[in-house]
Amino acid sequence: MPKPFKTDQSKKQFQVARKHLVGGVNSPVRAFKGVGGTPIFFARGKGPYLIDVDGNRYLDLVGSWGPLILGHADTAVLNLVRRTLRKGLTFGAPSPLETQLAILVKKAFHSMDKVRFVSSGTEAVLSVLRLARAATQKKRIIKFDGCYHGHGDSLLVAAGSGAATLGLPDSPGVPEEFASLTLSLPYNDLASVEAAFSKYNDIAAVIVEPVAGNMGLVPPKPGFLEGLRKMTSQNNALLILDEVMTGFRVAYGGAQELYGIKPDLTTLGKIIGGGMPVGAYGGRDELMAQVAPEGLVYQAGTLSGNPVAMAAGIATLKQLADGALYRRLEESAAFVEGGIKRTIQKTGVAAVFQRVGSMATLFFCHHSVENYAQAKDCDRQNYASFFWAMARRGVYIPPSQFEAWFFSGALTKEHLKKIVKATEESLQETPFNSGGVANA
Ligand code: KE4
Repeated sequence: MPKPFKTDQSKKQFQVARKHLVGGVNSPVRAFKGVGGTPIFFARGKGPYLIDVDGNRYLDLVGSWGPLILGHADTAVLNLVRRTLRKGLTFGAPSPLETQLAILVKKAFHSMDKVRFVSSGTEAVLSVLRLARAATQKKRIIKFDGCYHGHGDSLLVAAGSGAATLGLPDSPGVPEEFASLTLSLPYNDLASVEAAFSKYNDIAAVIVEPVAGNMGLVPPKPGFLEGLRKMTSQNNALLILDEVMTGFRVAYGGAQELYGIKPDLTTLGKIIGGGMPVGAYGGRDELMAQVAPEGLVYQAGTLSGNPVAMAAGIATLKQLADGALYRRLEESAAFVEGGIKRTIQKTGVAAVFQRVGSMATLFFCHHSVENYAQAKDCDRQNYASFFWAMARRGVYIPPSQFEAWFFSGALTKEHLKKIVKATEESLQETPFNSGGVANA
């Protein structure tokens, strides 16, 4: 049985926070609506660990939603950030570190001739959609149900992640005029994309999570990405790979390296900031040359390319460049996958574990998950029970069925064994809904 799990301080923190911050949080998924109970407030992180304000220590499988592929407070990252901090926080003017990070990004993402840094994934997506519409002189965008591309108006249509968790996939406040220009289709369904291109001649772009992480982890079916590439090329539309989550995660060159797909434009975020606020978009010269100040497509940002954030990104990517960490992450995640699948077999719990590299999700349902409708079929109460059973055992997984787990390089074999053990105990101890446990 897990040791007593204190939550008084988190409860106190939440009570105060709710008086001043909307919902007590600065991003909805942190409010724990997906799992119930009081959100956990964290005091610090180090390596594979998060420590909360009650002193509970967790092996962290969220990694701040993806950025912390090296783990928390990585020494080399902190050292370069400290050295950079001493020279000032921001200049609002070009600095060498921005060029340094852009060169590192381009070495990994060969589809990018030019890069533009912004301060979040949302900003990268907003910018790239504006560019795509300007470059094609067309207005309509195709996205996929359950994919989340940040909270820009055009993209809050059948959105995943926190929007799905809160049941707000189509947010109020998005004018019908905007939403009508976004077509959201079932993920992994090429026929629906083909039908859309037959029906509309004003499709500017298809934007896709090349590995979906925001409905839980849903891999692209063989041929799906290749089909999108072919159909966009044939219809003078742009293919945008939203690699905010997969960039430098599923491979150093992201999903476009893993699956051999060359997009017209790419968005990045998370890992390229190493834990600091950085987003980016990029693509071939003829497209990026249309962005101000070279072109007319306007996009700007006070803290874009912030030197301290650039330093965190540079120190992170430099530790990923030789590829060794990806081999280790693959072994780590495969080890945990094996343990979890054996436990599912043994317990008969209705659950499916899906993974691409060091991104994964345990879905509480009877079948594999290939799209958002199937993800919504999962038993979210069982997920919530499992979340708390794991938390009490010192493992922090995402507080929502519609999110992905992220393994970090800070996890050792001992840590991985603890994760497997916690999963075994949690899946055996948790009183899953009857629908969730066959032959209970
Ligand atoms: P940000 O604006 O949150 O930096 O990035 C938006 C975004 C864009 N594209 C993809 C594929 C993303 O996954 C995200 C953000 N991911 C979520 C986690 N699923 C951020 C966590 C949150 O919203 O608090």
